[in-house]
Amino acid sequence: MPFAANSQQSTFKGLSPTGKVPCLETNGMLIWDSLAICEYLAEQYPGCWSAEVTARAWARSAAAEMHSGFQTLRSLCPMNCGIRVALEKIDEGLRADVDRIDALWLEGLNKFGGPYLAGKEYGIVDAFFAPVIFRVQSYGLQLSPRSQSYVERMLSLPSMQRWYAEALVETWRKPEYEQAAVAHGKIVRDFRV
Ligand SMILES: N[C@@H](CCC(=O)N[C@@H](CS)C(=O)NCC(=O)O)C(=O)O
Repeated sequence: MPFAANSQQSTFKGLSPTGKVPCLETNGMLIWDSLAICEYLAEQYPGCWSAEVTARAWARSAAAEMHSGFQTLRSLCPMNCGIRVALEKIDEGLRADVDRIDALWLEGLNKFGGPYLAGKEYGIVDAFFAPVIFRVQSYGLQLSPRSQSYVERMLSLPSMQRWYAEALVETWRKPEYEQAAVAHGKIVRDFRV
């Protein structure tokens, strides 16, 4: 089901209590909000969070920071997998968000040894940053070499490739998101159908 053209009239009202996605319906329960869904999944499947207490605490902190923060990045660089945007200038707030993400990723990769943020296994914390991975690609955001390798690793995952391929063939457009994508730059390539 596509998003409504205008976010005030969400098409998901009636399906999701907030009118927003994701919203999971399972075993007679409705679980809305990405973090609550991830916690539910972690109760069903071991390994979603790291088994090691320090890595788990770090991963939870980083995922929570992503869940509630980075508003400038979200508004100046809305997720749009299929386009490449040349930003006119790197706004101070955007630079601060990107620098913080870079520092956070470096901390995780250095502390827990990679190749994922909290160690050897892909987990919820990596999933939380997946939309940022696509934003880095779409808006050419500059990161340190180690964080950039993490971006490449994430982009090569079959799940990310499938997400990307499906995004490219999506024909439906939300005008609000299209306008936001070019509010601070111009589209230099468009790989969408
Ligand atoms: N805090 C919520 C945020 C959910 C959210 O903002 N979802 C957006 C898409 S990313 C949405 O459904 N927007 C409805 C719309 O644009 O019509 C979560 O993490 O699940």
